[in-house]
Amino acid sequence: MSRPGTLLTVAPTGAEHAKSDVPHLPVTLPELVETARDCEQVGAAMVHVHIRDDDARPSLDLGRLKDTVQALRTETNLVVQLSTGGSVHDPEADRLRALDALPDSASCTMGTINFGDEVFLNRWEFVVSLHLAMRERGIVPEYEIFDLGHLAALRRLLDRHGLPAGGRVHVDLVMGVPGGMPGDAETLTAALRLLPEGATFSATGIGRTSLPVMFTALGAGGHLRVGMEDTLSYAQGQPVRDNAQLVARAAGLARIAQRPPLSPADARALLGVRD
Ligand code: KMH
Ligand code: ZN
Repeated sequence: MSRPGTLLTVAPTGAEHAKSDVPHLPVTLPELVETARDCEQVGAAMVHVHIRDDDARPSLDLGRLKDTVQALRTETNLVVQLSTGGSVHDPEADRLRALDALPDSASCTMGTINFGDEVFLNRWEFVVSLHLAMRERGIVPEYEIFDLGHLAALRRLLDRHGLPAGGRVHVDLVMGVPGGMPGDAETLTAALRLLPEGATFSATGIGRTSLPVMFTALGAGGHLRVGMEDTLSYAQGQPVRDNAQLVARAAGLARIAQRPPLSPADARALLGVRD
């Protein structure tokens, strides 16, 4: 039996790190496009995008989001996924409006969690609005799972409101956030038992949980998300050089696991994203 390849997603920026603390964090559109191109070269098939304003602060400005989607489509072949999570300070209306930039895919977080010292608020009604608005626009969701209960919420969402655009269900297990589920093999295995039937999954481990989560996900047939949104350390005492360094390592591990990186075209087929 042939083993399916590995979808590699890069999350290059996020909303949490300050440019002043991490000068090589890609925050401008040219920096983002350059990073995306480099990451595609070494095996990424999807990019999970957060943008920043002129002062490098997190932004959900619709004009900028549209320019970003267009630039990434012109300059790369990657599946373009916009964050609707934004930063913990973003209002729901701005997060929902991000969908008007019409990306291929968008994140949809399945519940509220403590997020370090903050709260990442995702009310049930808001989650339903995101799910329905994405389906209306033909945007394929990636359901972000920060805690095991979020998988129960996902099953409830699909039972009550049906399948998303594209007809597939893909989740991303975001593990190791302080306040969310731990990033370890036992928790990842427990999460798999709660996945909706037929769903595919990616996993990412925040900070030092990056490697244990990557090894466990690969062994369990899952896909991988890596990037500077999630970890700034390549190894103990060794800061990340750039996003492509993290993608290249993940691609190497995927090849060792005999599940080489999927091309963007194969990723579209896996996720149900239209060409
Ligand atoms: N920045 C976090 C509060 C997402 O992109 O959808 C939320 C987040 C999840 O990063
Ligand atoms: Zn994100």
